[in-house]
Formats: sequence, structure tokens, C-alpha cells
Amino acid sequence: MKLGLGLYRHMLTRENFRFARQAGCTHIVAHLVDYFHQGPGNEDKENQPTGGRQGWGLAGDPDRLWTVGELRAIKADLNAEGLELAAIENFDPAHWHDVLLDGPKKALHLENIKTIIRRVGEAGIPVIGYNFSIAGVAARVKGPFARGHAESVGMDGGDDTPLPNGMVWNMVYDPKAPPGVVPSATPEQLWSRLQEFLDAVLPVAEEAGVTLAAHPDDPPTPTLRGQPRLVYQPRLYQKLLDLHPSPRNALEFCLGSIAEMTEGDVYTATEEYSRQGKLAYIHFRNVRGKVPTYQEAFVDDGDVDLIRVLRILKKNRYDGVLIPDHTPQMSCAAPWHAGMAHALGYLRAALQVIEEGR
Ligand SMILES: [Mn+2]
Repeated sequence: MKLGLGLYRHMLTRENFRFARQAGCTHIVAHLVDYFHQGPGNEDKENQPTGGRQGWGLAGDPDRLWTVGELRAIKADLNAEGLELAAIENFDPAHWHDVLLDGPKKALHLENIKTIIRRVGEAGIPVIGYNFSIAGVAARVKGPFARGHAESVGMDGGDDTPLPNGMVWNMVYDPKAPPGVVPSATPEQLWSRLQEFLDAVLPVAEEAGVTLAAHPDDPPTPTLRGQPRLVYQPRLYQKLLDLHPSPRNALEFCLGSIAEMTEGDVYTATEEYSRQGKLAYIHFRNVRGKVPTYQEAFVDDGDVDLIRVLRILKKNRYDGVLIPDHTPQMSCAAPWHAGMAHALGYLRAALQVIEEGR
């Protein structure tokens, strides 16, 4: 197994690449969507945003897709620090909102995704993580929830207030949208949108040599902001995989989100999906509680025995990347970095024991 670090767009710097290398990472997962662009209450630029009902902020430029040049430049910069680029995480709502919403620009937006997949392949990046969700990562709260009053995020009840027009995946793609709300989709409609998406883009992914890795719903409630969710129980990951049998149809396996689900358990899910060889990469984090009431915790301090999870992965010969996803913020001058260093140190030791038999 390989140790990696996820970095938000504005954190793709030489200093952070060195930080990752120093903590024992060999891989980076890069976010290119800027979740912090003009969002209310996003002044803490390293902690994952929660953003309230207004979402995280403005989506990117709808007319400008990521170029092969910029993808190659990011890769070259981190290669120069001894790291590999494991994956790009998430599409920009500006580029594919009508795939999620079944809107008038759907055909164009499916072409956008195909173009991005081809470019990512051309740049030699093997995986794109994505989250097929209308509401996105929303309705969470921040507070001193983790050990020692460390600031962390969680959920305290749901939020089914409808999304305003112009918003999807917790970001605003059209600030000039007319007043009103996004009509609720049915679960059947949402699954059929996913089916259409996978059927359209997986042949391109196969040709480009890029694996598409689906994140489960975060938070995994059956509905959020009045919209249905796809993968809010562990068994629904199988439904997603069965929609299209491509080897490029895989999972961005988030242990935290799976642990927050009300059915099944994270050990059985890890066993089932790693045995099928369907884990593209792993979000490694811990949590206390389940939806609709949970708090993210330090890796060694939540409901999940993450050592047991690592032993299951080892047994099923998982050889991919693990990244800490998010962690509680530690009380010091560098809260995000300290939280990550703690999680990475834990993982490094655990992997030395489990993989190398020390
Ligand atoms: Mn995750």
C-alpha cells in the first residue's frame, strides 16, 4: 500500500510537496476545483469548508477546461520533489452541472467530461475521483468535536431545504440564475443520470487509461437539500459497479463516509470491495456516530478499528494509495499540517507493521 496526501488547489505548492515527502508520502491526490472561491465563511483556507446553505462558493470558469499543459506542470512539480500524482479529485460543477441536473447543456457537459478524461490520460494521471451528487458535501457543522477539543466537522441532523437555482454540488455555477429552487429528482432519475454518464464516459476512460473512482455520499443520508443520494449505504456501491462492468468503473473508497452509514459495516464493505479489486484509492479517516449525528475524529480515536481495516486490505492484496482525506485541526500554528502529520505518522507505522512485518 502507498501513502498519499490530498491537497486542495491553492495548496499545490513546493512547500506542501516537501511536507508530504517528509511525512513519508510517495503520492499526491490533487483537487483542481477551488472550493474556497468567494464563499461566505471560508476564511480558514486549509480546513475543509462547510459553507452553510450558501455552499462553498463560486464554481470555476465554464468555458475553460483543465489543460494538458497545466496537468503536466502540476505533475512535473511534484515529480521534482520525489512524488507521484495518483489522482485528480472531483470535477468542477461549472463543467458538468447539467450532467447532474439533467439540464439543457447535458450533451455539452458530457463532452466536457470526455475531454477532461482524455487530457488527464494524456498527462499520465491514472485516476479521477468524482462524486455524482446533486447536493454534494453539505449540511455539516464545525465544532470542537474531536479529542482534546480539536476542531472537526460533523453532522447534527439533516438539511432538506431546497437548493436555490444556480447551485449544485454545494457550489454556485450561475450567480445570475432566476429566483427559485432546483426541483427534487427521484432516486430513479438520479440513478438513470448516473447510468447515462457511465455509459457515455467509460469507453473514453478505457481508451485514455484513466480509472473513474466514485466517492460515496458525504454525508450519507438518503436525501439532502431535498435531493436523493446515490451511495448512502455500503450495498449501493455494488449497484453502482453493476451499472457498467468496465475495469475503469471503480471506487474512491471513503472509510469515513462508509462508517457513517446506518446499514452494514465498514469491515464487511472493505472485504467485499477490495476482494473485487474495485478500490482505486482510499480515503482513510475515522468518525464517531452515524448519520444524522456524527463527528469526524482522529484516526486512532473513532468508532472504526482502522488497523483491522488495513489487515483486510493486506489480505486482499490492495496495493493502491491511502490518503488521510480530512482530519481534525490541531491547536497550534499549523492546524491542518499538524492534523495531517498525525494521521500520516499513524498510517506509516501501521503500514510498517502490517506490510513489512516489523
Ligand atoms: Mn472522503
